[in-house]
Amino acid sequence: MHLTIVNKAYSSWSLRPWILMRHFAIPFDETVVPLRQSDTSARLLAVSPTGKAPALQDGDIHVWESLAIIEYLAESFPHLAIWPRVKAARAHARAISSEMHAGFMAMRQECSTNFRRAPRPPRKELSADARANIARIEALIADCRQRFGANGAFLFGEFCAADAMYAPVVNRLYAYDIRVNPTTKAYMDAMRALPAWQAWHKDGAAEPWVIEEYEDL
Ligand SMILES: N[C@@H](CCC(=O)N[C@@H](CS)C(=O)NCC(=O)O)C(=O)O
Repeated sequence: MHLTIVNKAYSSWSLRPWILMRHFAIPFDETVVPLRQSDTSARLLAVSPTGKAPALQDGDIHVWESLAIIEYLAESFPHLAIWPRVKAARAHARAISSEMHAGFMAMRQECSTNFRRAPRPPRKELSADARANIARIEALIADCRQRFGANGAFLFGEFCAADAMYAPVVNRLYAYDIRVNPTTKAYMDAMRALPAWQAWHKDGAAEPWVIEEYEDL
């Protein structure tokens, strides 16, 4: 399999399938297409009709959109618990993953993913919408941990697709020094301790490309 992604320092969407594949030791090659270069669009359009990353290629099969890629992986590797094994937990995991895929716009804009940023508060005070996004995220983390998380440190116990969908939020909360409750903090610590997370972070921090717009938040 071949995964095309954009900058590890900045791309939340790229991180989601990447961390899942790396965590579950699914073999793949990767290409990082740097954002905002003269050939970025052409290179992304060559692998995805939307011109956006991530995009997965598996032989003749091309899959784009992070959630579709995750579903493709779950179907391709049924022996891996990419989604929780229990139906009720799986339904919940899919619901919060869709919620992430479709929502939290204010937080995304105001706390843009940045794996190079040393923790510091956002330059501008967060909007009420962004604060509401964060409150909803903390509530759903606490709810999942309490209802489904007994067998591990992640949303449904063991790390699964829903955690991959929420991995970028951990970077945002950490990098923008957002005050969080102890349950969220413990979840962030578990995520940040994952070898797959650390590998992504190391690569992102070492990238040469700087996008001022993302650094200036
Ligand atoms: N809904 C898409 C979002 C993908 C997306 O927005 N990717 C951004 C990077 S994070 C991108 O490739 N942008 C290309 C560009 O700005 O040229 C998904 O879930 O994969």
